[in-house]
Amino acid sequence: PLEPAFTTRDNGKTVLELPDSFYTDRYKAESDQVGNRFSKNVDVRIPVQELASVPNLDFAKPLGPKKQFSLFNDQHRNIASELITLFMNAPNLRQFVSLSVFCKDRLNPMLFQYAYAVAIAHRKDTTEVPITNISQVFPSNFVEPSTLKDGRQEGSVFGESGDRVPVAIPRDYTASDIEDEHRLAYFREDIGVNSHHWHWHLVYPTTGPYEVVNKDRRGELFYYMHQQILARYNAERFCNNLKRIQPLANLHNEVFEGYFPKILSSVNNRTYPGRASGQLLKDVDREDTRITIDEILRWRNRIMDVIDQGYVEDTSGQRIPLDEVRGIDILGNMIEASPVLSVNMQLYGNLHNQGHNIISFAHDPDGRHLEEFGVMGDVTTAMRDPIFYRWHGFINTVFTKFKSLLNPYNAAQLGFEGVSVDYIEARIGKKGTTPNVLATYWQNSTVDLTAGLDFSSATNVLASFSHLQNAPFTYTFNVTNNGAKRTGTCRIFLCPKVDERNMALRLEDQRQMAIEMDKFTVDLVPGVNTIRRQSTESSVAIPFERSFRPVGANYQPQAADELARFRFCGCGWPQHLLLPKGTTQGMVFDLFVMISDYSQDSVEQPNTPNDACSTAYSFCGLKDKLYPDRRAMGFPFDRRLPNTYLNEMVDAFGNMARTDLRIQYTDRTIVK
Ligand code: CUO
Repeated sequence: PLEPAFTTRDNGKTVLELPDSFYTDRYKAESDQVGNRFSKNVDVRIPVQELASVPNLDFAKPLGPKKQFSLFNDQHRNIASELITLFMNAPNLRQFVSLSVFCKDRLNPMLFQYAYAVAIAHRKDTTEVPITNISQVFPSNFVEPSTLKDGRQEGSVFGESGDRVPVAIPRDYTASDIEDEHRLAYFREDIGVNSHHWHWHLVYPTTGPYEVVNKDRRGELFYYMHQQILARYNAERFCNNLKRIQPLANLHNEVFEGYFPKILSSVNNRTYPGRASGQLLKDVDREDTRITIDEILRWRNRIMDVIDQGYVEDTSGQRIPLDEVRGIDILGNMIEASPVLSVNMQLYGNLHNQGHNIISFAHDPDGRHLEEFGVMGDVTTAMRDPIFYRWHGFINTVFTKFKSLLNPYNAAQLGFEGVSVDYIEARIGKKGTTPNVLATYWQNSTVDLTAGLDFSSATNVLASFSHLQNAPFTYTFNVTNNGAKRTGTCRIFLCPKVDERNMALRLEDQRQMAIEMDKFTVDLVPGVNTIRRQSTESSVAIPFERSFRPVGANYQPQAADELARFRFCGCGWPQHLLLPKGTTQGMVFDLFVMISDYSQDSVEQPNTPNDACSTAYSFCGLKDKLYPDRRAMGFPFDRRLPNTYLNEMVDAFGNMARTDLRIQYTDRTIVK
């Protein structure tokens, strides 16, 4: 088996022993020296095999080692696709190791890390190999740069002595309070949020071998996962007294929101460029990116037209209907767009990705200043920028148009005859607390940055940062089953009740802002059933420890199952942001619970145990399995509903219930 440290830098415990042929020309003469430097105090030596055939890496040349790598860039995606194919085709594990080691110093580091992680996630023989969290491999993409300087200093001066302390990552460094959008910086710049986004795109690449790209309902999940990010961001905006997201519908208007990220690129140590407030978007005409605003608008119009028509045309002119089962999936793959899965890239274009590009180059559209793209050009950083939510808000309006043309859900789809949800509550702790009052606060946590700091000392470099946190809570539902034993799916959502003007939201608006909190299967015996569920079990989130698991120095998995727990775990909304922040006075939401009829939900799955890390299945699916819910993602809120207000719908259907739920925010920090 591979040591986890293999995926990171040498940590003083494990070392790879390279054949001389692996050293690049620059280091060949010094191979003894280099080998010695990393071979002190080593416990485990892993000999690396010679390569059966040395790959020709010329295809990657256009993406030099110091260029920024973007998954939205066609040229970069083609290069990544070729590299993923190379990694996937390595004949066995030892050769895959050799190939990875050989490629690592010869390729752009971000490109390497992406393709390597995609291969680890998809090869059959690497299921036991953990993927290092991206925030630990490339910390400079995630944390304020002075932290890294302090961290190196702390690591080299204090070594293993007890005087070494975690360096503090400042919480508030990208803007002042003059900028209203800065109120949401804690959400946009959260390490867990950004690493989730990277890992999602890693699990669902747009290019590469067909069997890697083609996953069950992939296009629909692209729509749904990003739609849920927007719903969460909207709720967070209301908590911070900001208006809902304004979709970026007009690309000729000034972009009001500026953003100056102040983080460093991991490949060239320059800061990511900023964007001044009021920037106009321009046609991009650069060596490796050419895109005009007109082209984007043309694709948008074509896509809007086919939604009205009800079918798309593939490259041979065949009509494929956009029906209620497959339509959203076809549109997702076509709009994102995946060259492997889009029905017709020539006709429907590359709408979402090219939007990222046009926004990310607004500061230097023709490259005259030799500036690279801004944070919107990179999936590790895009969610930091307020414009991300406006661009995805626009993309979401296209999907929403499609959904709005489907019939509203009817009673047969929504109801569950004989099942009634009589009581629901969410409560912190077990007893003695007030039901339906939940709490948020700040927490100070530590993350290990060692893996990302090349040539630093062999000791851990820890950084502490504060992030929003919620007190864990328990749901309790009383459900009466007036029939025989049967199964249902419990669906829990949180919905804002009022809009930015404090006006009650109608169901049609509310459903589009509904946040999925959890979804799980329940067995109902005849009579009264009490269902209990912990907030930490949520099907959308992964715990803090998984976002920031220790894989740096001194990480030794205790047992195979512990290793398995950490595997493939980067995808999932961070548990610490499961709840919106709320307000100091307490912000009231609708807690909505529905038990749907499992006979309409169930999916025939391969009869194998779920991957140990497939816990955030609502957002990330199940590894090597079908999406575990036959209903449309977001059901029942993805389509129009028969009632005007949520209360009316809940009254009409016994298998639904709602209650007011108050989220109380306290401005205090707990140190973990
Ligand atoms: Cu995830 Cu636009 O798709 O960033």
